[in-house]
Order: sequence, then C-alpha cells, then structure tokens
Amino acid sequence: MQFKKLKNKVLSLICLVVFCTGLIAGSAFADDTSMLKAFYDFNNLNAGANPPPELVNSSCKGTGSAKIAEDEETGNKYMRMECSYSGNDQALVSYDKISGLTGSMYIEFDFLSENSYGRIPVALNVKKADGSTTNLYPLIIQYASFNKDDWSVKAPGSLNIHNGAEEKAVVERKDNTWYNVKCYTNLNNKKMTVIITEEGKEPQTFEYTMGVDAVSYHYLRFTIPGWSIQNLTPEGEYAKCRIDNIKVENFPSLKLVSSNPENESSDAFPAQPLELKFNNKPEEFELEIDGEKISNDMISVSDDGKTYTYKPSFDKPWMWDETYEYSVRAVDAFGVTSEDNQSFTVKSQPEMWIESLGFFDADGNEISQIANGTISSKMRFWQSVDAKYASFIALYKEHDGRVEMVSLSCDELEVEASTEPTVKDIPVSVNIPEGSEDSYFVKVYVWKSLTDRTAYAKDVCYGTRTLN
Ligand SMILES: [Ca+2]
Repeated sequence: MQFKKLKNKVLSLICLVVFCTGLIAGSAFADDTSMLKAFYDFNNLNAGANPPPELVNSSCKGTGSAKIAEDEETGNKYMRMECSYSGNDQALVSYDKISGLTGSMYIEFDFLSENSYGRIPVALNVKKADGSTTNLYPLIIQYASFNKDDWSVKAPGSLNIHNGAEEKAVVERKDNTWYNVKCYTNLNNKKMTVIITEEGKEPQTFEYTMGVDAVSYHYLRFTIPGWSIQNLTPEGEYAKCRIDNIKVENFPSLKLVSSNPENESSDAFPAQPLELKFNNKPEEFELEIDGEKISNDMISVSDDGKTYTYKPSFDKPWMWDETYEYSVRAVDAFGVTSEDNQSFTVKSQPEMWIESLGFFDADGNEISQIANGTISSKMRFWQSVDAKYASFIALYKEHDGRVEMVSLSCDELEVEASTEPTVKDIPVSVNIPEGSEDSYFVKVYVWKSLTDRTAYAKDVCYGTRTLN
C-alpha cells in the first residue's frame, strides 16, 4: 500500500480487495536493461593527482601529461592535459569500458583550451564487422594559425566534427572559454548528433550520418599529440586544455523486455491490464489488439517512461477462453524501431471471480485522485453459482503520520448466478474540509460475509489495486 502525501487536495485513492492474497499476476521482469553509465567530475580528487584509473593510459607518454587541477576561484577540479612541442609526445586519456558495447551511446564533456596551440581530437573509436577499428570524432579542437615572425594569432582556429568520413569546422575556437559537448551516436541507423554549447550561449546542434559501418564501440579517447603543435608553436610552448564532467552512457537498442500477461500464456483474466516493458524509453508507441489500433489515451506510461499499460475498459473486458493477438511498435529517441507480435489467452471461467475495476465519480468517469462528492468503487462479479458477500468502504485520513478512519459503510451484496458478469457500485461520500493539509484515501474491502472474513482461494478472484 502506498500512502502518498500530495499537495492540497491531490490525494490518493486506494482500493483494496482484502480477500485477494498474493494474486498479482505475471513473472518478474527479465533483467535485460543493463547499460553502462559513467560520470567523472574529478571534484573529489586532489590537485596534482592522476585521473581515475578507469581513464587508462593516464600516465601518458613522454612529457605530455594529464593531471587533476583546481580552479582557485571556484574550487572546481578538472583534468588538465598538456603536451610539449617535442617529437612523439602526447597526452592521452582513454576510457575503454565501452569496448564491445552496441546500440546507442551518449557522451558529454566540458572542455576549455588555455591557448591556441595544438590539435586536440576527442575520438570515439568504433569496431567494424571485419574487426578493424576507426574513429568518429565528436570534437576536434583545431589549432589557430599564426604569424610566424611573432607567433601572434592570424586566425583563431575552430572546433571541428568528423563523422568518420569527413571533417568539418563548425564553431570558432576561443581560448579560455568553457564549451559543453554532447554527442549521441547510434550504430544501428548510423545517426550522429553533436550539440556544442559555448558557456553562456545557445546550444548549436549538428546532425550527421556516420561515414562508417560499425558494429560496436571500442574506446573514447582525449588526446593531444605532440606532432600537432610541432612547427606551429614557439619552441618551449605547450598545448594545454581542461576536460571536466565526462559522461558516458550506453543505450542498448530499444526492445520489449517483458509483457504481462506473458507472451503465449493462458491464464489471463478479464480485467487484467496488459503491461509492456521496454529496456529504454520509447519516444513513439503504437499498440494494436486483434488488428484494432488502441488510442494512446487509453494507455498509461510509468514515470521512467519504459512501461506502457493498457487496461481494458470495465464494460469491455477480455473474454474467458479467448485468445488475443497484439502487435507493439515503439521507436526510441534515436529513431530505432522495435516491433513485436504477441498473444495471450484468457483462462476458463471459474465458479466465482471478482474484479476490482477502479474508482468512478458520480458521472461514471474513472478517477485517479480523490475529490469531494460521491465516489464509487466498481466490482465485477462473475458467478456461476449464487453468492453473498459483505462489502466495506472506508474513508481515511493521514494526519501527522497517523492514519485515522473518518467514516465506514458496509453492505451485503447478493449476486445471482449468470453467464454475464454483474457490476456492483460500492459508494462512499467524501467530504474533505476546505484547505485541509491531510492526505485522504479510500479503501474498499469485500469479504465472504460480515462475520466471515475468509480470504478466498487464489483462483477465485483478482483485485489488489492501488490508485494514486
Ligand atoms: Ca569538476
């Protein structure tokens, strides 16, 4: 049970059919949502320290280096890379944990170049089907051009993007200015999107089709190669840049990871919601049941955006012994489509079966939040034998963490045997005082009789339901 304290009169409704014990159907979701997530802001490291060990090769070669440094004004720590003029030196930091990953990748980092020297490529290395590797470059910081007599800057250089086939200059390079770079890549549809934001300016978005066919990622690398400053820099000068807030996230290709009722199962029941869970958040979703498109207004989406639930309306339940075939089509943020065709079969009708259909207002509209007036809990009874039940409906409030019952009404329900279901309304009057800060909620119980609080056997009924 979930008691949620919400603002004003946005209060929770809880419907509890107490005789239903352990009846939430379906199996645990398969764990197929594994993804890599990494973030480095360097703030918990000491100035002068090496970068974290996952950024392998951080010891660098020759006189180039990558060390943690601190901004004296703000206290922010970042990774400072520098490389000398001489020969084959380079400063190199590589994140190899993406090796072998597929699908979509999100990379983000902040950078600043302290001077106009050097060509600083940020390489996203990818593997092709034949095992060879090649680079995409979300960013190449391209040196300025200089007047060789006094090394004054002739042209400021640029920020470039390389899609695997060609390199384009997209933004002017400025010294001592922070830029944020976000890069989305998808190996399946070869989309590459780079968003560059100069501090305090509007983001600029650049979209590409990758110039390579790749099957997996290999590494992400930040480098200053020594050759890139040779003969372009007065001897003794260094190329220097700062890198901070490196984020790496892998999104496997969108797919349906579980369905409830399970595919090809045969124990569904008439009011059972159809719940479809994806490994990632779809941006588009379409559901067709028995060839008929279901409006997305009829479908609810979980807070994380990954689970879609269709609940059959109370006057149009799934029918006993029927098989339902459905198709699901979803598209992720990278334009990758996932399509599945599945089915489930509803069980045979038992002697008695009771379903909680939710809460409804006086006009018969289903509601998900408590409001003043008459609220009904609808119960659907499928009976092949005559039966009597006792219903209880109670209004509660939660005040200072203590739950108090405000009102309770009970009734005897008689349900005659029928091949058709019988829907009963169990009403409660709600009167929440104006301006109340308390959380109010409603619970409904159905028992075998007023004195016999029998919990029915598992195959008799379904119905523990929580509405928020
Ligand atoms: Ca930082």
